[in-house]
Amino acid sequence: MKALSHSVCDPFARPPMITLFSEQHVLHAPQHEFFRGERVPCFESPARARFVQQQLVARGHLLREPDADSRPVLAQVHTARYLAFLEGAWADWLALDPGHADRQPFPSVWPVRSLRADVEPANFTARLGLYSMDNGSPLSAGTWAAAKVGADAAVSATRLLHAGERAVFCATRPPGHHAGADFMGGYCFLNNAAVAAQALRMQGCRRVAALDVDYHHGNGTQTLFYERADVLFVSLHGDPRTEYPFYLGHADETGRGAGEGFNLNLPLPAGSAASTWFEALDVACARIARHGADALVVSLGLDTFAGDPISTFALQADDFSRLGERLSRLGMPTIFVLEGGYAAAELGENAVNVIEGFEQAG
Ligand code: OKP
Ligand code: ZN
Repeated sequence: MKALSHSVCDPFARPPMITLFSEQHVLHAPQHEFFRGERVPCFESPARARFVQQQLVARGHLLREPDADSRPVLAQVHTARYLAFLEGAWADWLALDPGHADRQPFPSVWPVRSLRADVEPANFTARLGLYSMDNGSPLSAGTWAAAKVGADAAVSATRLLHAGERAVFCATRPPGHHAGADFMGGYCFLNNAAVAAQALRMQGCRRVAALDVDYHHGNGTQTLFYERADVLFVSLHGDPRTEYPFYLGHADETGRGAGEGFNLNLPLPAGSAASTWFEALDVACARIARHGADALVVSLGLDTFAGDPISTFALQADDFSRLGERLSRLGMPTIFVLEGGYAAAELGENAVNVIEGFEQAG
């Protein structure tokens, strides 16, 4: 590993890619989640942000605070009632009982088929079920602050692209790609990749491509753009027949209405080798090149790593450099948004390998 990503002696060297990072990302700090009938420490931890931050600083990258307010874009990605619930959820939880400060709320009832989702219940736990796809997205006191600054980073990144940056990395947590218009899920609350794509559209980009390389299918991002031709969604992920999120991400999901043909899922069997993954990446890149987009948003999940504790792909640290190089060859203004990756101690190296692979290729 090099101390600096660019030579300080080369007057023509491009400065390192700007990374957006906030101290608020560690404020989302739930204690546990459920795993096979037991409470276990959360895989999606504040330490993940620290490992990425440390590695960026160690390798000479510039970190900046997000400086945009994402609210106007959030209002076009998520519903008003979901945003209101999420922002007030912790206060509502404490209002039930001040002793809840060190306890996590979990949903216990969901409005599945035949039940009504149009009437918002008054009961807190019932509202939590209404706005959740699973019981795996625990809330804490700082959840809104951490998620909101992630969406702010996504919008800030779009402004930096318009100011001439080739690429920007949003080193954000919690992740976002499972969050839909009106629900949280899979550790995700606000869909940062969708916010970036929508902000680019609002700023005048005619076509945007969203590529999701997280191990898990980005069901939220897919659904948000499923009936639209302006935002192409392409994802490579573990086959949902066996992998989370189970109920979306199949190859026959190709878009609907005006969006028909603008959704491409490339599910791969659990346990797939890195060579299989890179073949699928080439298919994804070919589809993106054909879209002719003005900008690319990458949902950068690093849980495809061989050492990931909840995933089954086999990428190694140097494969992440290769991923960055491959994406750089698309030649597009690019926003990277951090999603999953639960081998926390290796997350920083793997993320920065993508960033430096991208920089060095182009
Ligand atoms: C979020 B992202 C372990 C259950 C796993 C779902 C995985 C969410 C992954 N207790 N929960 O796509 O990396
Ligand atoms: Zn994931």
